[in-house]
Amino acid sequence: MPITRPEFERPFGKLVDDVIDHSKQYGLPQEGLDWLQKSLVHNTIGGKYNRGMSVIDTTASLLGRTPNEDEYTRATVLGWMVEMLQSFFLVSDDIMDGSKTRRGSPCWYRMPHVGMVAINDALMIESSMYVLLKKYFRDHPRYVDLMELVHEVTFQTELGQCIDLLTAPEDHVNLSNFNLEKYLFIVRYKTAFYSFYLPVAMALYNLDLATERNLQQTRDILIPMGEYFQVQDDYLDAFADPEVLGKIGTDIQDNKCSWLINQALKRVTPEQRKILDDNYGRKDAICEAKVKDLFHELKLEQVYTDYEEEIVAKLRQDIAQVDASQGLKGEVFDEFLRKIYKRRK
Ligand code: GPP
Ligand code: MG
Ligand code: MG
Ligand code: MG
Repeated sequence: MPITRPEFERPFGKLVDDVIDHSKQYGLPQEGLDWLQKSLVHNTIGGKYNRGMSVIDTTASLLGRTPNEDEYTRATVLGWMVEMLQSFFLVSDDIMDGSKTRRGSPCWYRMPHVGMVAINDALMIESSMYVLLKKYFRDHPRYVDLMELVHEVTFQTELGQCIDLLTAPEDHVNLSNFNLEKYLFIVRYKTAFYSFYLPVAMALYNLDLATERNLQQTRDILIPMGEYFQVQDDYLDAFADPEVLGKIGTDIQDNKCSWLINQALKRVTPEQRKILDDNYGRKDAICEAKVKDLFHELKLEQVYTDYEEEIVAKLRQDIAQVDASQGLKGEVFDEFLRKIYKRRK
């Protein structure tokens, strides 16, 4: 039985207490303890928890039985570490993207009394992950591997974010800079590694099943699945109801090298191209609406639906061929796909 959201949320308070207790040893003034606690809770709670819960589901699935207490506690810590990594990235990303809302509330940096303190809050959330890793894994045989994994995936995500930002300069729009090759680099690095590969790699290390073959197979399936997930994110940025999505899209105004603009560029007439050149990447709601109208005219909803069916069929084929000889199981990946197929938020 997959873990439920309330079950996953239950131990989080204890993990926050662990971080706060650790900080007390430095004699941190009470206001600092309170602030850190508030930021950890506000920014880490309230998402879908797909990433975090998948560490626990993957652990149970790999074991083929209910995890014992030790396995379960450690999977829970790893799951919350992925959620904290995500919260560190989102708090930062929302500042960089100039976003307004996240999970249905104002972005953290836009909350009263926060502002640019949010940058330091993001960094403290990152450091808190390692406080927990040390507390719960110091004597685990794969402690160093897990630490290196989180460091490496963090760096990969930052490299993806770097190209995401460099292809989206605020001061000059040049749509000729965009292409699908750059797009694929951006989405693999900024999203697929931390959102898809990381949870399964963590579960494999936790159970000491992280053979080169298992890690390679995990990458071969989950990096393409992560690309698909970010294509969905880009599609929803323009086409979803912000009430359902919990965030207001910024990609068109932010001049992002997104999946939609890449698809549009492949299909435009010279007249339509001029509309894009004149309106994409402008901080102006009317320009944004003109781009969206053109996206509709180009029938990008249909292009997206066709893409989704094709990639999902391919992923299912690849999952069916997973080699289970070293303890990996195709069902781990089925569950990921089930959670994101046709997602609306
Ligand atoms: C998603 O980009 C990618 C991230 C949130 C990773 C950010 C990485 C950092 C190193 C800060 P996005 O901007 O499309 O996400 P969203 O649509 O949720 O704002
Ligand atoms: Mg963003
Ligand atoms: Mg971004
Ligand atoms: Mg997005």
